[in-house]
Amino acid sequence: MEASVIYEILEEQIALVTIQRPKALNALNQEVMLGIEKTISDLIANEQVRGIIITGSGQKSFVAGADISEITELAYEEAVSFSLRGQRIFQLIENSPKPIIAAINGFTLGGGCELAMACHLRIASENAVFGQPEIKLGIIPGYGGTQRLIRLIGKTKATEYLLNGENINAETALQLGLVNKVCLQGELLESAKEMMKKILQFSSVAIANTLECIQAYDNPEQNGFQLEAINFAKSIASEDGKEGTKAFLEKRKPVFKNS
Ligand code: CO8
Repeated sequence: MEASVIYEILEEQIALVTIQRPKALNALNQEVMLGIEKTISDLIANEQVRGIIITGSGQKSFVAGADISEITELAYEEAVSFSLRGQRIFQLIENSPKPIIAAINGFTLGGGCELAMACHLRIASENAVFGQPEIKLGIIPGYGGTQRLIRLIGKTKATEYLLNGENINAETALQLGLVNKVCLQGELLESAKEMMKKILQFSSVAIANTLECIQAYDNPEQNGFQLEAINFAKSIASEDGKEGTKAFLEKRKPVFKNS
């Protein structure tokens, strides 16, 4: 049986992760969730990889949500642990020191929207449809959606969409700040790679230090300003920090070694 989460390494140390469960519009069953966890953990540890793009198989869907057939009969305790385990998997994505871009190609609903929001950046094709429709099912998001939607689009609009369950088209998602860019469906992967390559021209040390500070903004247990001072010191002490600043002073292009 073919794995429901696969990856390949593309040019310039970019990994492309594809969720492929097309019969259910790539809905997140437990097999897919474990596949995401293993794949992302492996790619974070893989020294050949510097950036990760996540997409859904087919033209119709990124991920159409958690698999509804798996959650309908959950008992209370099971539901808590299902939700917490999913949240941990998405935190793994959010806390990755390597940049992760969601390349969004169609329905991105419920758990799919939660997955996309856990990625650092989001690029959507024109046909992308976002939303947290859980309220229509008599439930609520369980993989971080109530928190991350507010963080990305603000409490006013997030409250509206969490309570009315309405779909958000790609253009509105761009206006709301839910996605970074909208492109033609046929250009989605190229656009995501281009976005990633722009980032990867810089030092992996500086990228990881920046991502860690960005994550601290939403974490009440961390003082983001304190962490910024520490990570600034780490980056200025790094080989790449020395190289980048010296190159500027010597009026030449820096050669980063990602160390
Ligand atoms: N779960 C399971 N199966 C799904 C899902 C899903 N989320 N979405 C689609 N499918 C299946 C359909 O059942 C259908 O299967 P079959 O062919 O066997 O009947 C197949 O995919 C194709 O779907 P449709 O025929 O419905 O395709 P349409 O083009 O008519 O419609 C839609 C596409 C609009 C995307 C429609 O499929 C839909 O509304 N899907 C459900 C969207 C949704 O409500 N998502 C939220 C799910 S709940 C959730 O994500 C909670 C997250 C937190 C979980 C926490 C766990 C504790």
